[in-house]
Formats: sequence, C-alpha cells, structure tokens
Amino acid sequence: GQIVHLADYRPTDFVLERVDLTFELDPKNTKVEARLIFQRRESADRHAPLVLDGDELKLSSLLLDQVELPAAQYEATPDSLTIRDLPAESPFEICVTNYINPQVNTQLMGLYRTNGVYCTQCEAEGFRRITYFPDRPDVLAPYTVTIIAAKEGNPLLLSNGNFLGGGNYDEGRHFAAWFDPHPKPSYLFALVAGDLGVVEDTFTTMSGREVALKIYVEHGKEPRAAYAMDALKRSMKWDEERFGREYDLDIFMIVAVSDFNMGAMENKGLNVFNDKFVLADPETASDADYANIERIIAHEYFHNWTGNRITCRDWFQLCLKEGLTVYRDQEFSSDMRSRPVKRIADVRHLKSEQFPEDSGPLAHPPRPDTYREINNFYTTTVYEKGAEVTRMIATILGAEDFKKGMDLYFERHDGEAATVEDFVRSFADASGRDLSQFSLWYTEAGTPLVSVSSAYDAGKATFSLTLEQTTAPTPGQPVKQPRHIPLSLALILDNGQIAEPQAVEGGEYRDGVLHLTQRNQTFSFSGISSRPVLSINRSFSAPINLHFEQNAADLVQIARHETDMFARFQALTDLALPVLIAATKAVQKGEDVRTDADLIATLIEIIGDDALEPAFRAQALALPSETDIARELGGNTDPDAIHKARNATITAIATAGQDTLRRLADDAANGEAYSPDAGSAGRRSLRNGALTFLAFAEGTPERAAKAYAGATNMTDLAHALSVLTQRFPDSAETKEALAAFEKRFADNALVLDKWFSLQAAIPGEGALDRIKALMKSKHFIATNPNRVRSLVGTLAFSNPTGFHRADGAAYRFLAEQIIAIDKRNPQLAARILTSMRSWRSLEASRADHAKAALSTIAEAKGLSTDVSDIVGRILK
Ligand code: B3K
Ligand code: ZN
Repeated sequence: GQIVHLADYRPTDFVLERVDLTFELDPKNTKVEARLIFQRRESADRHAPLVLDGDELKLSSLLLDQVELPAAQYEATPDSLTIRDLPAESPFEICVTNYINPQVNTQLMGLYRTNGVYCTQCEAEGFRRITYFPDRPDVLAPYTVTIIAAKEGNPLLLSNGNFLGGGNYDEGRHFAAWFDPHPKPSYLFALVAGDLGVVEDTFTTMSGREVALKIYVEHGKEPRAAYAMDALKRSMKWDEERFGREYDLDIFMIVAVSDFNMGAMENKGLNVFNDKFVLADPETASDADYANIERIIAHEYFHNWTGNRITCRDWFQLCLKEGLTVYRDQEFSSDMRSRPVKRIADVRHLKSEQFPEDSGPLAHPPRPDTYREINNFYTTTVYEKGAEVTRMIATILGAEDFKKGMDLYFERHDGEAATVEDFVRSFADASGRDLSQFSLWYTEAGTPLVSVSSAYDAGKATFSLTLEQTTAPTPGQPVKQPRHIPLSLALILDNGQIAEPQAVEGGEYRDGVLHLTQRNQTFSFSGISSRPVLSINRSFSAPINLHFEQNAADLVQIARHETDMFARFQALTDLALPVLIAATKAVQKGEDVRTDADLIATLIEIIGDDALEPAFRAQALALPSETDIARELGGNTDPDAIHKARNATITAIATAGQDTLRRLADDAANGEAYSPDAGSAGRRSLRNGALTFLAFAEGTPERAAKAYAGATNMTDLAHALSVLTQRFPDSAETKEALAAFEKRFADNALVLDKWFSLQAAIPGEGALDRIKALMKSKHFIATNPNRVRSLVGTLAFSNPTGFHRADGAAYRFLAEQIIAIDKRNPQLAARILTSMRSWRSLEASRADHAKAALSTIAEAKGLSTDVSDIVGRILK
C-alpha cells in the first residue's frame, strides 16, 4: 500500500480503443481472455512501456498482434504486467490469458461466487483481480464480452450493454455475447451468471424508445422485487423531468445477490445490488427498508449520467460522482416523499455520521489529495458532505442557474472522465459567479463553526448580526481559510411575519440567503420595526456547527411558528440538547435528573398537533440520540451516564405527556391496510414513537407485547420487538417474542439479520456475551457481510453502552473480530473498524482500553492495507 498523491496524476501513455473479453466460467478455474487494442499517445515517449495492473494474477499467455511475445519483452508479477518495445505509431492488440478462482474469492472484489451465482464487483480496483488491465477510471473504452458456461446451473449469462446473441457451445456449455457501446472505465464492468428468477417490465423514454427492465432475484422471491421495479420506473421518469437525462441502452438490469460488501453498484446497464436493497414485502420489510430501496435504486440509476456517462478522472474525484449522485437521490426522495422530513432525516444522519468523521482522526476533505487505500474513501464525507456541497451550489446560484450549470456540465463532459474543477467551472460559467472561494469546501476538511451574536436598535429600526467562522485543524491541514457559507435566514417579527429588510449592509444578502465570506463579518438589516427572532441556517443551508446562545423563548417561538419545518425541528433540538447535557452531568454527580418545562410543553404540543405531518412529529419525538449527546459534550464521554440521563429525560417527558401519547399510540390508523407510501409510513412512525415513550412511562412490557401480537406488518412487528428488547430485555414477553420471530422467519436471511441486530443492540454490559452466544447460533454465517454487520457492526456502531463497557472487553472483542474478518474480507473489516474513530473523546480509562485494543490490531501480522490504513490513522 503506497501512498497515492493527486499531484502525481498524469494521463496514460497509451489510449485503450477497444476491449474484447471472453470468459469460460468455472467455479474454481475460470479462463479469462482479454483482447485490448491500444494506441500510443502522440505526446508519449516512444519507448515508454505499457504497464497493466493486476492483483493476485498469474499470466498464462500473452500475444502481441496474435503472435506470442518473447519472455524478454515483458515482465509479469501478480500485480503488474509490463510490456516493452511496443509500436510507436500504429494501434496494436494485446491478448492476455489468465485463470482465476472465483470460489475462493472471499474479499468479494473481482469475480466471485455468491449462493451459486457468479458475480463481479470492480469498483474501485477489482477489475485487476480479473485480468491485467489499465485499471483506472480515466481509461474508457467500448466493451464486447463473451461468456461461456455450463448450461446446467447457468441459464443466465449477463454483462453490460445490449445483448448481441448467444447459443450452444461445446459439451453442455452455451454462450452469450454483449456489447456496450458507451465507453466506460473498467470499474463499471460487470458479469453475472447463474440461475435466477426475473421480474420484467418496460419503460418508454422521453424520446419514445422502449427499454426492457429486468430485476433478477433468487427463484421464488420475484414478488418481493415489485417495489424495486416501481422505484426504478419512477427514477427513470424523474431524471428525465428534473435533469433532462434519458436512459441510453435497450435494456436495464438489476441483479440482487446476498453476499455484497456495500449497498449496490452502478455497473453500466447491469446494476448489482445487496438483496437487502431490492427485496421487500409488507410481511418482511419495514418502512425504512422500503425507503432505502427507493433511494438506492434511484441512486444507482442516476449514476448512469453522473458517474457513468461522465466519470471521474481519478479516484480523488470520487465525490464528483458520489456527492452529486447523493444530492440527486435526496432530491428524488424529497419529491417522492415529504421534503422537510427528508431534510430533517438527512441532516440528522449527516450530523451523527459525517460530523464525527470530520472532527476526528479520519477527517479528510470531500476531494482528498492523498490515499493509501481508495476503498477507505467511500466515506460519509465523500458521499453526504459531497451532497451538501452540491446543495450549497444550488443555494448560492438559485434553481435556474443551478440547472443551467448542470446542463452545461452534461454538455461539456459527456463521455469524459472529469474533475471537481470541471464541475465547479460549469456552474461558474453558467452563472457568472466566482466560485473560487467556494471551492475550499472541496479541498479543506473540517466542519466550520459559526458563532452568532446579534443586537437590535429600536431607535434606528436596525438589526445587526455579527458572525465569526472558525474551523479546527484536521490531519494534515493545520490552518484553515475562511469559506463561503450560504446561510438561509429569516427575521421573524412579533406578529409572526418574516421581515423584509429595507437594506442590508456588510455583505451579500439575496433571496433570504446571507453570504458569509469573511472570518468576521457584521451585517446590518435596516427597516426592522420590532425586535426580531433570528432563524438562521434554515433548511440547514450550510453543513456547519452554530454557536448561538438563543434564549428559550425565541427557540420556543421558532419551534412553534417557523414556516421552515427544518428550523422548527432544529429549535426543538436546541431546546433539548442543553437539557440532556445537564441531565448527563447530574447523573455523573449522582444527582437527580431535572427536566425542563419549556421543552416538555413544546414537545408535547407539537407531537399532539394533528395539523402537522405525522412523520415530522415522529422526528420531533425522537430526541437527540446518545451519540448526538456525546458529540455535543465534545469529550470525556461516559456512555453509561448519557444513556441513563437520556432515559430519565424520556421518562419525564413520557410521564407528563401520557394522555397525548396514548391517543397517538391507539390511533385508528392501527387498522389501515399496509402501504409503503410516505404518508402511511409517517403515521406508523408516530404511533410507534409513542409506543416507545409509553414503555418508559408505564414501565411494563404489556403494551409492547400486545403491539407485537397484533402487528400486521414488519414495521410494527420489528418496532414492538425493539421496544421489548431495548426496555425489557429479560422479560418473559421479550423472550417469547424473540423465539416466535426466529421461528417464523428462520428461512428469511434478511429478516434474520433484523433478529440478530435487535439483540445486538440491547444496551448494557451484557451485550458482549449475548453477541458471542449469537455468533454460535446456527443462523450465524461469518462469510456473509450483512450477517456480520448485523452482529459485530451493530455492537460497534449502534450500542454505545454495550460497546463502551467500562472494562474494555468489547474493544478487545472487536479487535479479535477485525483481525479475523480482515483475513477474509479486508473492506468489511476496515469499515467496521471505523467505529473506533472517536476513541480519543472517551473518558480516560475507556480511552486507555480502546487504545490498547487498537494497538493489538496495529501489531497483528499480515494486515490488509485497508485495515492497516484505518488503524494507523486512528492511532496517529
Ligand atoms: N459506487 C458504489 C460504491 C463502490 C464502493 C467500492 N468500495 C456504490 C455507489 O455509491 O453507488
Ligand atoms: Zn454512488
């Protein structure tokens, strides 16, 4: 694992003009023949050798223009193939043959087997595990792929592009050929072969072309792919209407597999999905599962333009496709569901995942400039912060210029491998705006902190607002420059109206957006007739932390009356966090937890307000999480104290609000037939939120057990079970429900994952032993990433008191697990290990235990680059 630097980028010496691949599939010995047509670039050195990437490969034969190459002319190692003395002017053909063993590929990168199906994953650098190749995203070519396999077991032979034809081959084998006319980098290559069921449909594009849609799933699971198909058609339509993007092949295929390292992969015309994000029916999938399926189906489809048609020049540009595509899927979900509720959920996720990353040892800019292992950069910073940065461009430019910029980007760079600079330049050119200071968002890490102070001068009818921005140092970036921060704001007057200032001095203010560009800046708003309440960073227009000591009365007013629903939610959070922090400190001192009357009254009023969307009220009811509280505390974290304090606060709120909560829990909608739409899901989430709170107020499992028994869909069933397991883990009701759940869903892997993770999330010291016991269960499968995540991942990411038990035993367990998982699947190990990134903010004795466990990992023999990179940075 050498360090790669953005500054070292240079184009290849050879242009790859065509790729022709032939696979003879065999579980243990697959033959791969790659015919590659290259032409030396005019600008390249006449003597430069051709260097191809490999990874654990063994060359079998090598031809140049169909003639075997003498050994002196090349050098082959498992990770590279170097060929000298190649033609200076004319195109030439290299034909590489090698054999690979998909059966033993447990990394799930390259060609592997999952449940008897051949499947590939090539992003970022998996193609080099299939054949020697210039495996980098700026090498684009059209591909022809021929797949030969035994008919038995492999009726399906799929690859990218359009189907050319197929037929019988020799000795019980058959073949199929595919051609993808759209030049693509190798990371978008895919091959799938096996025996799967299919759901078929068609989509007619805006120019009237009919596209065949196919979703492949295990036989018998076809009915569970109906929602994914519906989401796909809606995505295709939406991308035409909103971004003017039309699909460009005759066929679009999705394959669902059960062993997959991440969510899904956008291979051209042949997306491969973790089946968790395809399969759903009311009995087995929750509302959250449906929403994820819709979002991820859309995300991968949207990549066809943002990622595939326009790809990345190099992996440093990853957020060019990922940040932009997340922005696009967020917008899609906002249009399909409730925009404010989607925004609230996205910001909660950003703050709980990306903010800690950005303030810890793994902090990096959305566009980093070095990496050791690129797979470790598929982070929440590249994805979610990347989306926020795109969103800020839209805020700064306004809808019309943003659209012009997107159109210009598509027009200029279609068919190319582009950079973040190309992207930003499209918006600057389309709008005439200078985005050079804004570009710091791509190159600097860290979350800016904006401190706010304000004053109102009644005599002059002027409101003045002083803002100061600072960003703490991050690894490798000790000094930060001031950024361009777009802050949406409203000055709310006594009568609830939003003030229209006569003039604003001190900087740019347009369409309700203030442009903070200096380190310190004072804006004055004139013509403000009474002291306004300031609502700032509405809709979370910028991904920043705010320091603003706003008084409770103002927060209550915002929480009750703002027209921006995100701001209302934020005000509630701002009321709740100080209460939760004070409660934590009280627990630590052995004092009673006191709650706050403003918070309780406002919260109960809002959740009981039937004029508001149920999904919004459910978000309001879900107080800041234990992780949110830890983040707000900023250091010396004691997860047990936080847990107790939060529970005591919930108990107080629930006790005070029992009448409202009972009304919500008994809501008539209890009887409605299941539909996964956002409105129904919102009603369920409010009812279930009330059920959670009532468990605190009532202190007995009866209500949850009754809800479990009466549940008619997975959302309600799993929620009732989570209340039982979280609140009453040792009760007879819980044990019964867990046993019934296991029995009922014993043959459904995705539901068993829920069964495992519900138990792994049970708080307290006992979590570790429970998880160890579950790993011995007959249902545990160590080679299946979803299963490993549902146990080990849940402990490390979603069970603060269980993971951070004071004796450090869970850290030591995690270290053992990481070392063991790393031997099979480095990407999975490295991802789970990132759960340790905030160890320095733990209280001293936990931090010591964590450090010791991390050191055990660092010292282990034979670590992958993936894990060694993460552990090295976390410990640094
Ligand atoms: N592009 C893939 C992620 C690939 C991860 C490689 N380690 C899925 C997505 O973002 O759509
Ligand atoms: Zn993506």
